[in-house]
Amino acid sequence: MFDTKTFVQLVQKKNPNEPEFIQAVEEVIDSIKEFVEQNPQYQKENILERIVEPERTIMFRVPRVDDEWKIQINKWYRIQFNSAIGPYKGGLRFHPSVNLSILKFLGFEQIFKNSLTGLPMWGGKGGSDFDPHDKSDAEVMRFCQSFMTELQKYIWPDTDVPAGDIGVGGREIGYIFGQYKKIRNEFTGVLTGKWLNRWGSLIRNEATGYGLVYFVQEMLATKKDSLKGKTVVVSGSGNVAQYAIEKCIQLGAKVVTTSDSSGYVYDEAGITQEKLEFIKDLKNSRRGRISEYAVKFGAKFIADKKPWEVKCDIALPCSTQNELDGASAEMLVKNGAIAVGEGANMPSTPEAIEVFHKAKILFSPGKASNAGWVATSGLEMSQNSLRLSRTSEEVDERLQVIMKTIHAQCVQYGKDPAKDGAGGDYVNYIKWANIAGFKKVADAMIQQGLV
Ligand code: NDP
Ligand code: 2IT
Repeated sequence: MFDTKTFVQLVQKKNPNEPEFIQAVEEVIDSIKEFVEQNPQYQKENILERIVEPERTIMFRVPRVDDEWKIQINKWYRIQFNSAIGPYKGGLRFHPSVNLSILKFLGFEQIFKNSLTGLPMWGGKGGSDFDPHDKSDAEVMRFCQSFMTELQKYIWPDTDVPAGDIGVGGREIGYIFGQYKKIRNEFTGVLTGKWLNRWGSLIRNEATGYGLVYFVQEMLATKKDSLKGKTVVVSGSGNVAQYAIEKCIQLGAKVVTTSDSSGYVYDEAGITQEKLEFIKDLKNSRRGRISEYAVKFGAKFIADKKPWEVKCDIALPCSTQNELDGASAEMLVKNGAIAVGEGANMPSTPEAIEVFHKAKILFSPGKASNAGWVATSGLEMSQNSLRLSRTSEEVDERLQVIMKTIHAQCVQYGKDPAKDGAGGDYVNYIKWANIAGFKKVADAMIQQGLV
């Protein structure tokens, strides 16, 4: 009998002071344990102990000269977690909270997410405690050039292909790509999320937000329901949130909130496309605070709070990990929410997930519903290798197929009464996303011997 508690304790002992990583491991292990028991080859090959240990972790310092001509130092990490079915693939995060634990949880999640896309990419993640919020373009550029001067020693289009994440968008990827090209003298697909004039893919910006809403649409369809006329609460105002809001508007839903790290905006009338264009300009170009939205459009701004207290049908957490706790989940359920779709990575705490499962509302884990960017990254990699470009329509169509396929995998496994741990016809998306993702990685690891 496999004992999750003992296993997690072992991981904890080997990785002290890494709470986010342990949280991610516990969630995965807990949901795959029956599957592992039923398939003894995984224990025989010691796959679980192997899969929770990154293949390689690269850490270095990044020196930079700030705008006052002082030398500043940041930490840099790249976790090359698992390469069983393709190059390490995963974003780069710039945020003051970044540490080894956060990047290991993100890298670990990425293994299963990439597996679910069905594309040949495996798990990695990287980033720095560099805070881009108060920095000039020039300072951000110098930082990107400085870390890439070191990171380029460890990445290659067939080895490790980073992209963006919190704090890393088109501007940063541009600077990073420029430095790689300068040092290595090659114009290759070593990064994804590139601008179109630098070999990027159309629909990249939209991919995660749109993909999330496509996934939620699929979940609602299982209940013969749709987004039309639904009230939606979104957290965040960055890349994922912006395009989740856009797709909700296109599908006839009313989005009433958006947020940033200083608080949330409640717009009872609903965010329109015109108001969304204001958010895009505010956040992507002027890099201002979301409270400006409230002033501009006469909406309410609630400082230092999260939007989960607002009554809604659907909640889309699109900011960061552990932003939705048990009490917030209780509030959502009490207010009648019927679905929660994670746009961020691990935004719901274990207590919140328990509340959603107990209430049997539709709940999708980030590794399934936010796979949009990494899916288009996979397409961008193949486009770069083939020197090929695809139209927006083509990429959007493929994105929809991938999100539908991920959903179908969860439902197919989840509804099998012989396997369904949740009972009845309730689909435990988190469990079946983890099993579907795990099986492919574990089988590939066994096939490759001692890797
Ligand atoms: P952005 O940097 O574009 O936006 C992040 C948003 O979240 C901002 O509104 C930011 O507010 C807010 N935020 C960040 N950290 C915190 C915090 N600690 N507390 C409260 N608010 C916070 O990031 P993305 O939109 O790219 O990423 C959002 C989430 O989605 C992350 O979990 C990321 O890992 C995940 N994700 C992103 C993908 C993508 O395509 N971009 C793909 C898959 C997952 P402020 O402006 O004040 O910092
Ligand atoms: O969390 C994620 O999936 C991303 N930030 C995108 C990763 C990628 O390499 O495309």
